[in-house]
Amino acid sequence: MLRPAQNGERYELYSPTAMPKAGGFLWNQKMMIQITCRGFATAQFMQPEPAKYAHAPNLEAKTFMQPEQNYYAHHPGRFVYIKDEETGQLFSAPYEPVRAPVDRFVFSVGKSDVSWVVEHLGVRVEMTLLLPTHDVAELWSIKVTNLSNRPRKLSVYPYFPMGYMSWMNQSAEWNPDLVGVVASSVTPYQKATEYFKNKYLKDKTYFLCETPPASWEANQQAFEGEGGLHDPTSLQNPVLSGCDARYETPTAVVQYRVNLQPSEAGREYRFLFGPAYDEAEIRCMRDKYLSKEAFAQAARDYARYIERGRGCLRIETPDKDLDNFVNNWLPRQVYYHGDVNRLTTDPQTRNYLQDNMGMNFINPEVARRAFLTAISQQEATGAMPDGILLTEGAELKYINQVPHTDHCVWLPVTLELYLAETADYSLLKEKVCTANGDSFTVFERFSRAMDWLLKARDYRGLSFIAQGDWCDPMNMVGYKGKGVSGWLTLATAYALNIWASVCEHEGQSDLAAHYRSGADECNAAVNKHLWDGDWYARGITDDDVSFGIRQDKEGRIWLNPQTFSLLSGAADENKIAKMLPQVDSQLNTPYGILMFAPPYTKMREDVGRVTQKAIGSAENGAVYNHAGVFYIYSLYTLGGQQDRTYTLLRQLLPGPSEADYKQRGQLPVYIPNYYRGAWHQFPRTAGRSSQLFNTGTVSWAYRCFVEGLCGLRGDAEGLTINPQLPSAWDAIKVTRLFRDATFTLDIRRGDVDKVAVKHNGKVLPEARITNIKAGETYQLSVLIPQ
Ligand code: CEZ
Repeated sequence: MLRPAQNGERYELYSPTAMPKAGGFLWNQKMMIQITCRGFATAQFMQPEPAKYAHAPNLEAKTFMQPEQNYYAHHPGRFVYIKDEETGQLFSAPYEPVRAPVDRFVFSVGKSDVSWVVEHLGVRVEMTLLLPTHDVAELWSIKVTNLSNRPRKLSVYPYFPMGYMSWMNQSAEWNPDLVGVVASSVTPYQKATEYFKNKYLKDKTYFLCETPPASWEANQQAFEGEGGLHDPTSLQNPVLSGCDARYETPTAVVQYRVNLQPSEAGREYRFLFGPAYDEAEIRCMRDKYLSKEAFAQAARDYARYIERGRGCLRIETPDKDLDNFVNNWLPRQVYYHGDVNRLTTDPQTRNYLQDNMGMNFINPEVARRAFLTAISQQEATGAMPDGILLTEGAELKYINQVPHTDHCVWLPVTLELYLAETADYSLLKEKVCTANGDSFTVFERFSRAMDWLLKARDYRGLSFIAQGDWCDPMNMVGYKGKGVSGWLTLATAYALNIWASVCEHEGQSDLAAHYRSGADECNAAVNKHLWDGDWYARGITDDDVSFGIRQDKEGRIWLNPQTFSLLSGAADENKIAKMLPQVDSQLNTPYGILMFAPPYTKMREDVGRVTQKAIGSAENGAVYNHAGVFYIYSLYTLGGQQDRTYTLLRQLLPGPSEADYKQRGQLPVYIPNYYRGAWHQFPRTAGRSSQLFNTGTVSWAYRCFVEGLCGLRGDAEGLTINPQLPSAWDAIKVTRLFRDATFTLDIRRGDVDKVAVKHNGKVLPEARITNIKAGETYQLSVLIPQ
């Protein structure tokens, strides 16, 4: 059904029906496209707010990227119809809209392109999608080959629907000079002020052909006729009718008539699809990209761009699928997050900081700049805003208009990795001014953020939650101003402890003591008010009701408080011994660990809209991978949990069994934000992927592989080596880039009672390398206990 190819650099899926929503995604700094094996596509570009150039056929709501998107016959996509002119038979590639049962199907997702091979009726269709590195456009090539031993007369019809572009104004026509269909629209608006904002939007969509076609259609209705998408009426005629769209739904269909000798490969057709402001811009794009050489150049440039995100870790373990993922796909997804910030102009502060945390493994300079950008938007009180504005004129939108109280926590938590990777403590000395006129160093600003966290607590010492913490939709625990979050109190303690260590390093021992005692207070308050006997409660509502406790029938045990009690040091050995078995028995599923259980079945008005989400979806008790990976990370810091951590890390990925792939419905080329939970209630849907590749999971997952599994953790002076291999593994090989030096490690079990590292034939006094020289390669043999 599916297999890695080219050493794991690609994944190939051999069925269009086994995992119908499985897809891949490509992006650059201005756009992204997610495309399924069957040809459905969702594309967005930034101008600077996200916009579309191919729309649904009806009025669409504007929203942020959503999980579990549904596809339907008229969903935007990129397709090619093939008609046998002698028999009249029809099929489409890759699969939609005709859905003919094709003879051979290969959907091949690469790191920098997506391609298909589809065979039916003795004809092979090859399709490839590329993106340019700096422009917004799709570069498509389509090639048709005669596989039969008789001459063939075929019509080839690329079909690129543009959908319902605007209720104010939309049209499309053939443009003979540009050799393509150009659709025009006006982004709908009502306020005069918006006119000036919209004036320069790219309201045209073009579909350009390198080779002039025999005929064309620019009107969706004229194309489909009474036959519909399965059997469009216009394809029954010898040529397309050349109908334009006048305040009618635009589309782009063109026809090539090809005669092929037995086994003859036809010509390769190239197309350009994208948005533009005017015809001059379209002309420019045509000149720049629409040729064989330009496509080849664009492919090389784009591959180089993606290659810059290859990360700092290569592993060779007994688990080859895991190797493929860690060596190829995980850093790519980390890079996507850090390089384009999920294509928003106002990323949530916690997302912005965690996504940039991952950049420490790819390009720490980017992470450094992100800290400066984020902290320059700190409020006068020391609080951090809900979102970080990245472009001039950007505004806080959607969830960023709802007050959440956890944003300050992520400052030290993500800084810790920046310092571990770079030892660049000079960042702390940078002076940063904000729009409210104050000026402090980064160090002072972080301290102010920590002071704010200490202040934002109630009489018991527990952190106020307002309308949410890390859990976005937990909006009614504290909306009256009294409710508190157990998780946030623990996360505050964790952040304060990290910050105290930084203060220590900076010679500020008074401050260090101050923040350490703050952390102790938080931990003590949680132990006093929220320990429920076998695990920690999630919080206490406005009306003083604890939740996430034994008596709760729904939402009885939440993962995050348990996780952060390990990270913050709140849980002592005794509590850990009680808690871990509860987490195992109540939260484990074959698809990963649940964010909480059991899921809510109805609104709980003192918890909020999280309880209204579909049972087992998203935050309502799914395998929410971000929460899962926090737990994995916390187990690595605890130590001695090698088998638990390996199992859980492995479950972040679909596969490797065919049954698991089918159930999750996703290729192992990214980690989705969740897999469905409700494993007991709804086994039919449990494990199903959200197909959403935007997730805070990935920077932590990479951190787990680097610092946890491989045990290669940086500090102010060097690199510590403490691999945590699952018991079934005897040996692994690792290459790690660190501070411009290369470390190659041969790690195996040996007759030692603690990790022993040999360098240049000598066993080092401790499992740590200091005085690291840039440019050097360190070959290390590492023995770990049996
Ligand atoms: O959003 C994510 C947030 O981007 O949910 C996480 C949170 O920590 C991230 O910052 C957990 O709540 O209902 C909602 O608003 C949802 O919470 C979503 O927006 C959710 C999406 O899955 C986006 O990726």
